[in-house]
Amino acid sequence: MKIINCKVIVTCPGRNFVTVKIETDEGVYGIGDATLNGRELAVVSYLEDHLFPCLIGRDPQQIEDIWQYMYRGAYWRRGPVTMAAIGGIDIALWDIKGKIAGLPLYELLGGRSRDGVMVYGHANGVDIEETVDEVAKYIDLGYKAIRAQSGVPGIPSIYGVTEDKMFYEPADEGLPAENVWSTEKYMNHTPKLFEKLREKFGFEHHLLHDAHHRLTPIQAARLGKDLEPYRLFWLEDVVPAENQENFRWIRQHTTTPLAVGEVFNSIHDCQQLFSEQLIDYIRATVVHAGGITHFRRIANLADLYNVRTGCHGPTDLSPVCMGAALHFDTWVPNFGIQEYMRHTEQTDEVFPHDYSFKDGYLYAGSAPGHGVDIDEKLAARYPYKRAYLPVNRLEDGTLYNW
Ligand code: GCO
Ligand code: MG
Repeated sequence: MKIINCKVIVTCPGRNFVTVKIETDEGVYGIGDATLNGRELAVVSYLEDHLFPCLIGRDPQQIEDIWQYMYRGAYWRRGPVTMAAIGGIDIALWDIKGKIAGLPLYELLGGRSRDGVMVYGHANGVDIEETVDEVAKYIDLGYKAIRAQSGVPGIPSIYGVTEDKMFYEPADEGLPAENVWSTEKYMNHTPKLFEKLREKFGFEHHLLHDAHHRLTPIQAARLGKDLEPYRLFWLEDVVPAENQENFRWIRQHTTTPLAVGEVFNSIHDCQQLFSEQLIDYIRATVVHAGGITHFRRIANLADLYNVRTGCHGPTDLSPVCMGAALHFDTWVPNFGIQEYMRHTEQTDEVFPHDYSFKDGYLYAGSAPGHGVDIDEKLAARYPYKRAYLPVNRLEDGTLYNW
């Protein structure tokens, strides 16, 4: 079997998605997601100009060899653009392997470890009252786990709190909007949200929260402590993880479980956090962490240290990523949870898929491969649009993390 054609399809049915399609001389093809939010076209160039030409004529069944060729062969290892491009191809190759075998991807990985994959939804409101109402809606939909984010008095607009409730996180067309941020105001407000949520709903549901890299280590330690009475499932991205020693600090002060890693792209980003047992959940994805082939290594290393997976699943990754992640989650022994921000109807139409939601769980489906396809005709109706998530400035104008 030989690869005879590779292409990339960029479509924007709400958000921009970069999709890899690999075709073989036997008519079987595979689909992969290579979306890198806000830097989509850099990945397109990496794929078209540098990786696709090397794939023509190769046997698509040699996934490991192709992965090593793309990673070692480039000399320039790691990095979000490189790893998203490798990830997109790797996912497509696993899709092909599943289709040849006539087996769903989780069977190739080692079979099912669970029936369904517990997911968390996103509830957000302009204030505590609205957030409480939004959490109630997710509970009514059957969710067992809900991430709660609320607007903060005195901060006019916060990334993570949008007007669109069920199909959260539209990106703004054009250049990034600028928000204003105050960690002090946020720190005073957030424990009150969780106090209200536990008062109203009790302790039956898992609650999660994302600080989106906006705290210093000492602030993170304080927030973790303040949230302890509300027993969060996790507190996410309290500080940027470039300096991983920060986590030693935070860890010594709080028993609130910590999650990090949605911007990680390699096992080397994880090693210290795992081996020193500084985190509880790893948030990387099959797309940004170099595909199933590399993410599997990350999960295996995590397992040695009792770290569980909590794959990133935002609406800026396509249903192809979600499909592949769900097969991975169905297999991986040290599974924790899967993020599930619902895609818009247009996005779901462009990417027909076999997975389904029921009572707080997503089910991967039994179609061969990862079970997600792309309707190319429909995709062509939604051309790329320059769009970004916002940036943040402190109240005095200093550029800050968003
Ligand atoms: C999450 C994330 C996302 C990211 C987005 C960046 O926890 O889902 O924080 O909302 O901000 O994916 O591209
Ligand atoms: Mg996050």
